[in-house]
Amino acid sequence: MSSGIGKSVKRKEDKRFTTGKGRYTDDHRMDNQAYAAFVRSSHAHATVKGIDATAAKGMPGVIDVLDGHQLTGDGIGNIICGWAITSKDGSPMNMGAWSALATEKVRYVGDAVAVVIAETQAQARIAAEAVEVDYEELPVVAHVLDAMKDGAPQIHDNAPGNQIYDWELGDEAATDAGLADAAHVTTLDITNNRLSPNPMEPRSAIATYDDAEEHYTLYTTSQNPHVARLVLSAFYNVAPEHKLRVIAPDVGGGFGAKIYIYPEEITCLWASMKTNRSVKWTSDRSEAFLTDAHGRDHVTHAKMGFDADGKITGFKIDTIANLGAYMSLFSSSVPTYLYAPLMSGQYDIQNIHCNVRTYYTNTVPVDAYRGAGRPEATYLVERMIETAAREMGMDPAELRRRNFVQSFPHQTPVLMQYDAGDFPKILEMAQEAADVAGFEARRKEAASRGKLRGLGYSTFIEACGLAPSKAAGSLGAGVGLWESAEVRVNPVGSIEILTGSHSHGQGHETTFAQIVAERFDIPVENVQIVHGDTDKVQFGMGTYGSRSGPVGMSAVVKAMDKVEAKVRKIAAHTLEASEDDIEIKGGNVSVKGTDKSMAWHEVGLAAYVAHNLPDGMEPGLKETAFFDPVNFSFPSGAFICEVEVDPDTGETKIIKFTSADDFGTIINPMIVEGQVHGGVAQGIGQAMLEQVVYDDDGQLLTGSYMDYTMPRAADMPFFDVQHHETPSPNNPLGVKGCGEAGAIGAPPAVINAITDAIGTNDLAMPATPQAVWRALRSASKPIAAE
Ligand code: MCN
Repeated sequence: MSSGIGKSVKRKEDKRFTTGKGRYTDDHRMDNQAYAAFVRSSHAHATVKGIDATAAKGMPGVIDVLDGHQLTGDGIGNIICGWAITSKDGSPMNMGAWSALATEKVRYVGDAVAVVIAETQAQARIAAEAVEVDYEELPVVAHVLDAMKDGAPQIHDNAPGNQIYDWELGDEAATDAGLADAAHVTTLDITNNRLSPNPMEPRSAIATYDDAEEHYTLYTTSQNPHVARLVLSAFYNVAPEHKLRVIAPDVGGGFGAKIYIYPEEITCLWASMKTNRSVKWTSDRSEAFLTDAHGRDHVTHAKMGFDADGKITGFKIDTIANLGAYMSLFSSSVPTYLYAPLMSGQYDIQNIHCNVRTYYTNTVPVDAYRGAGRPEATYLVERMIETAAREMGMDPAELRRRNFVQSFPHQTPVLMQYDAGDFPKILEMAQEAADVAGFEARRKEAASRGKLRGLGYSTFIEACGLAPSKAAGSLGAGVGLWESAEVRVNPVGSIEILTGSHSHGQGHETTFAQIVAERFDIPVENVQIVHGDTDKVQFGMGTYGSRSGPVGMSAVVKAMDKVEAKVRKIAAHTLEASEDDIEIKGGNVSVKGTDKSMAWHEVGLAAYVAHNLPDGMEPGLKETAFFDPVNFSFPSGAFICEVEVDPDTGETKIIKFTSADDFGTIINPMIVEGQVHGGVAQGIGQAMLEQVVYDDDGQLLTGSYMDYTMPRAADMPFFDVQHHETPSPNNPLGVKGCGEAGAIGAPPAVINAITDAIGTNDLAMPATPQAVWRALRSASKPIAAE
């Protein structure tokens, strides 16, 4: 089969994307459409004493100006965080109230206080400038280490000292004992820089209220339209579930930032009912920088102990995380359950303790960004082990090898049970491809040109396929994260797959078609994927946490099992044979070893025409299935980065980036490679270029691409990507997700390489030329063994 599992089938969806025919939310235009512009706070922290919209209401084209008192007056609920975290003293997390339009107080620059609805976008934006808001400024706290200080400005009344929770995982006493017994202890203070997700398509929403049917339709840039409908109806009281259709059409990237329900969707839906107009809002890039949820932003102090043979005896972590001004949908889970359970890395560590304290600051909310918690954990683990190797005068690869988990399943002391892998093999593959053996010669040659060469490793593991319902439920998640699918064989044999997964760049229209083509041996062209519309697909949990492969496709497999069983029955009945003798191959359904055969489409037709079905069989050929994984799946990999630094300028070039990874069974190698490239590019961006900066007044200093550096093609090296497949036993295809691995594994490989080159660990991300130049000159922490 030329288009089944394991084949680099070209992406079916790219014809429309590369010819400008993709239809994104903003490309849609409704009858009777008006535009929304938000009135946003220019203060990071202030009391709202009054809003005067008199002038704005009289401006050309203005239909209405609506504020937070009207919104809450109509019973629209506060935005919530759906994952409850309990502090170590047993107290619940301190969730501050977040109204889609602020009423009493604003808490970050960009917090919306009112919305203008007008005939055109320009009229709405001009009138928004004319809305007068009387603010009384309050003291601001923009940085997490300041937010936790005594006497810091108080952001939410119910969060004393701005603390949201103080949570822990692991055994502290055992870890302390492990560290006390250690022959060597490595200590590191590490910052994980704050990032802005920057999907290519900015967020957008169009809400339409049909007053005859009392029905709402929302087009939105969502990674999970069903979750959006659930939250909008069940928690925010915007519209009853059966009266709300959510459509996420073509979506141009998400990277986590389009998981949540933002104030704008809630407001547009409510405003469409208030004005009886379709209300469209599309973010511009400045609004995106101000209001899209950010990622990362941790400060960590950690210790890792080793015995005389280099075996890890204990790992103790103390992390302080910034969650911004409010808690968004999953924000509480990112620095806790998506972070601490990954602290064992690829290593057999018996004693781990992780303490996480989170705080509010006057900055935009922080939530999931590609990898969500797992890049932060991996950065810490992989910086620790590399630093330890250098301190102990050991080869960093050898230190890793001595600690690798060797057999599976492997239970870590921090909840996770790893499914399958071969860490030594993957490291060896990466070392060969990166020609590690020749590195010292290359280092000498670079030195002869006055350049500093460095080599850094990252051997990472991540948990993907969010999330087994039982595990998610027991850890405080409000929902179990299964997935559903429907397989419809049409009367002429073509197949439609209705899935709750959502593709916003990952190529699902191709890869999902490939698994169907493989099963029924029909061309991928005869398979259509339907997703992103709550009226078409019954239910789904959407796409994040690299779950469409391990969870979404598994639901399709289960539904195909049911379809196949019925196909066999129909064929056996028609061809007068036993079901066990039926084979589906080459576009036919045949009796093995005979010339008795039906074309695939004849089976479809038989199912619907229905005059010759087995007794008691219902007509039709479509089946639904739900798949709830028994466990996560655990992709892993070894990245090796080689850099060259100019000591005079700090300019750093990545000479080579090598990846050997294990994504279990690979459905489409080309798409997987593209996912690795994209993820590694974002990881390199975090390591060398990107950083959100707020000043002490809570003003965003990196509000445009003049100040926030995105990685560009010219910044990227050629990637060498190798695969080794150890199928996951936790799903029927053996797939492990690949969508986040690059962003998770790359930052430590890059920083380990640069610190190796410059001989000091005194370097934080992003390693800009200026930061590297300063590190070279301070050289306060030499890390080579004397
Ligand atoms: N795949 C495969 N073989 C495997 C694993 C995956 O062929 N062993 C294919 C899948 O069928 C799918 C793609 O690779 O077509 C990614 O699959 P998976 O790893 O399951 O991830 P998801 O589809 O669930 O996508 C989510 C993941 C995440 S969490 C982020 S963030 C991210 C990412 O995907 N955001 C992206 N990749 C992105 N790519 C683009 N272009 N845009 C984004 O916003």
